Amino acid sequence: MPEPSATQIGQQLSSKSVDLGNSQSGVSVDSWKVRRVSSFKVIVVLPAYNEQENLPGLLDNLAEALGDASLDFEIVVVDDGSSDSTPDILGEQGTQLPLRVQRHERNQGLGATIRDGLHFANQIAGPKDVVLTMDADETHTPGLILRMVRMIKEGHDVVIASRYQPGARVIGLSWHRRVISYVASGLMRLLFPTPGVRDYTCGYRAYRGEVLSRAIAAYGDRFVDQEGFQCMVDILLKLRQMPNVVIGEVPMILRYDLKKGESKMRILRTARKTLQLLAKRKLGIQ
Ligand SMILES: Nc1nc2c(ncn2[C@@H]2O[C@H](COP(=O)(O)OP(=O)(O)O)[C@@H](O)[C@H]2O)c(=O)[nH]1
Ligand SMILES: [Mg+2]
Repeated sequence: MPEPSATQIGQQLSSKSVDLGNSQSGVSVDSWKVRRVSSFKVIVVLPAYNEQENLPGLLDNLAEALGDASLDFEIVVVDDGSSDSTPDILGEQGTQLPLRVQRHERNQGLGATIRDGLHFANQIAGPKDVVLTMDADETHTPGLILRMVRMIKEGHDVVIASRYQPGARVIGLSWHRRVISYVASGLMRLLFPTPGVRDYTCGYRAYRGEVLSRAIAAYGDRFVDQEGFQCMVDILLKLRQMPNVVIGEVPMILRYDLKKGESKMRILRTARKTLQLLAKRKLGIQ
């Protein structure tokens, strides 16, 4: 007989009625307002452009991490006009996972992809749900989601997986990319100091459903209006202007050594666009 999965075990355990010593009163926990599954859903948004090598492993690891924790989840993949077998992989996996796929007919860049992913997630998310974004390249480990969700439930509205908190590690990233990221972090902390934030650019983040919805209502289509990789810092600059948005970070182990294929970030272009954006925002230009 095949062994039950961790999810099945979790469901069996949580469906048992627990006797809390009230049997004399004839009240079983079953008749109380006890939830057997989580009271919220985790919606994971994955921007994907030609990620045929990384997607199968990432989707397996995501399902394992979220299933082990008995979390209710959905995965939203925005396929940004991939020309490899990303669409086929998503078609196959869609029969086995709670997966929703949005497809751009042609490649539009990370900004448009994150925008469409977040807007779609916002449509299906309730206020208590947690919406996450992460790279589809296996460098962001799904195990960290549990801690990020925990932090949202502890009172944060946005949680960033950070390379700059004690305990963080960066494995396999070239030294020049590390230097650029480090300088970028220092510059942003100087120009836009934000309590709790050191990593402004990382794509691995969690948002409270209620706050995402509030941000989209406040900014509309402008919430994500940067085309390229600079969209991540821009989203944060917008969130930090909203009242009562608590942002926190959790240390991340960035496993760049697990990435298959080349980075799709064009470093010089991203650096130039990011500097232009920071200058504009500092001058108060929207
Ligand atoms: N939609 C879209 N996503 C992209 C594009 N380029 C990269 N991505 C995705 O954005 C994420 C970050 O890209 P990645 O190559 O991992 O950049 P790096 O981690 O900074 O080296 C990955 O999930 C990519 O699939 C693009 O042109 N369009
Ligand atoms: Mg990446």
